[in-house]
Amino acid sequence: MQFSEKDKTKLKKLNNKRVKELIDFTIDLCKPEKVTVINDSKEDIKYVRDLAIKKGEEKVLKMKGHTYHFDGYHDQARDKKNTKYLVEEDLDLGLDINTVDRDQGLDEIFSYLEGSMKGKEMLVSFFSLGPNNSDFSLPAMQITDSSYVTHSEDILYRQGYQDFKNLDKEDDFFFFLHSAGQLKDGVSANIDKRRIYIDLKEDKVYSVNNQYAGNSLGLKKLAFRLAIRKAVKEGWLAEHMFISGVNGPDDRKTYFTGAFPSSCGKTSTAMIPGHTIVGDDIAYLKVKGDDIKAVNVENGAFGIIRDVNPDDDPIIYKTLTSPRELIFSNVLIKDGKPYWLKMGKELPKEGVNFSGKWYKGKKDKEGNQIPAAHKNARYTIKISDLENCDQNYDAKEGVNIRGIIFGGRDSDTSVPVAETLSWQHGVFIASSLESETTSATLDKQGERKHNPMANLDFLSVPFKDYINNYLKFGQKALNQPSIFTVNYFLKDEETKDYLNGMLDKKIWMLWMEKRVHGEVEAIESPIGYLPYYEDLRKLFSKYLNFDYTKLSYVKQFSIRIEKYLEKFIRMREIFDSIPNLPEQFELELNQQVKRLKEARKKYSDSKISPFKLRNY
Ligand code: SPV
Ligand code: MN
Repeated sequence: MQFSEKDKTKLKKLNNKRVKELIDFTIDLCKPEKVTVINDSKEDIKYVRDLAIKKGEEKVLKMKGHTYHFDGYHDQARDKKNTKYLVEEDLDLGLDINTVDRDQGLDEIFSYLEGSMKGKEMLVSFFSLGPNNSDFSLPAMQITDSSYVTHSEDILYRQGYQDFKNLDKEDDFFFFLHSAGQLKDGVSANIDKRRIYIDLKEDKVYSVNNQYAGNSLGLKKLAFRLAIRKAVKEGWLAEHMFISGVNGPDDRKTYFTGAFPSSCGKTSTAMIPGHTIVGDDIAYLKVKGDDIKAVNVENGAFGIIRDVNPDDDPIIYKTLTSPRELIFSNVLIKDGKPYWLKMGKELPKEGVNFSGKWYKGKKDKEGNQIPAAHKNARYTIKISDLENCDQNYDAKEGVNIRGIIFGGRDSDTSVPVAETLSWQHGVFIASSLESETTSATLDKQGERKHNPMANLDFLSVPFKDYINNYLKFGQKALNQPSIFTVNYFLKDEETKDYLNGMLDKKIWMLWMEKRVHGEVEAIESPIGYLPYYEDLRKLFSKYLNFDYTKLSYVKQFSIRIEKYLEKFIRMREIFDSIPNLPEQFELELNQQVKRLKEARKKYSDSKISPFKLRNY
């Protein structure tokens, strides 16, 4: 095995017993041909990128700095089924979260990792989840045999070799071990043996026989799961949230975080024209003094490329079509150029994609048409490559959060925007988040999926503990942020047309911004505070030059009592199955239903116009 003196010296300088033990353990288990240690130097980072190209994990495109990578045909998304928590007898996570007995799980995954790096180069690297030298941040170590994985992490996270030299506690860091396993035509061959096992006891994650970033990059969703548990233990929040700066009147900047299940408008909310972006996927929130502050855990974006076109996403489109370091994954390649679905121009009729050589009409073994590019094809860029990157995106002290937004997708119940009545009510409403499945997913259309805080896939503690922590967290800050809910997908009951335009979300954001500064009053309703018509009309006129009518307002903001009651019956059923939920939470559910029923009685109607509610 090759392990150069130079690389050994890099390790020695860290003088960390746990780091050394983990490397020895991995060498022993995975049996790599060569070990390379990556530090924060430009030279080492370039080495990784060059290696990805040399090994063929990435190929170069015509545009300077651009490369592309393919994951296996059946390795195009997070593998929920084979992602499991290793648990000892006494831990029941509930909510159908996958677990496996710790000893049994370790045996299984070690058997797949055994010899998995034979003939391959093992890369060891160090990162900081969150800004370097920040109170928020967590150190993390990654070992992988995939240079694409390390290259992606070099773009998406802050380098942390220096931070590892000064750890507070030398063994307190997350560890990720990944092997793509045996490769065939450059992709993981044994997809049936793909496993992602999370060891909560030792803050480690093992991942094998896969390449898709959501499965393979330890720093992304695997670290996020460990972080949620740590946050609950220590009294802060690790959330599936973007962070965005809203530009209000007189150059006032107000920061919001937002959590949305996929396909509910998260990226478009984070990228509203005229506002700035701190982060697009994961945030850590802590109470600092009287305030709640947040940092972007990441330093880049692993974004869905489908639908990115010059009209809808001008900033991202420009970034993706100009020279810079950038990895495309699972797009269509033709003559050294990348193509993706709905990019605003005609796609070639043939090329190379995640299925190999591709031509229009090509079918897979099951007889399904293979699209030109995968609908979950992605781009990997640095957040600072975006024109709207916020100037405080890397601030060690984080940014001051004044509002937290939760957005679901439902066609028939929730109003477009509302402020919840209190922190506790907000936590309850966020726990009741649902998204309707669309034709773009494999699930039955129109089915509602419960996804508390858009975090269901990542919960690593029993739900009751997660909620308890949330409830307490808000009480600790004097300047408590307001919790808002949004729904961009409400439809007219008769015509079934969407009741809102794509740009309306900008108005909701600006209303929320004014609201947290106490500049607009609101109507108290059974489900939260609603905007006044006059305030929205002014905002629509000023920012979108649009004449917002009373009729639109009434259709959008009438409370559909029966639908809301149905929603909370669904929630009652779910929450009843979870033992020991906090009393406060139960109370919110009961009061929510009571308020709706009282309003129905008071107005003798199942749908109540906001104009009537003004006197509620
Ligand atoms: C998500 O699915 O929420 C993502 C991409 O951000 S993944 O890396 O797959 O988690
Ligand atoms: Mn995400």
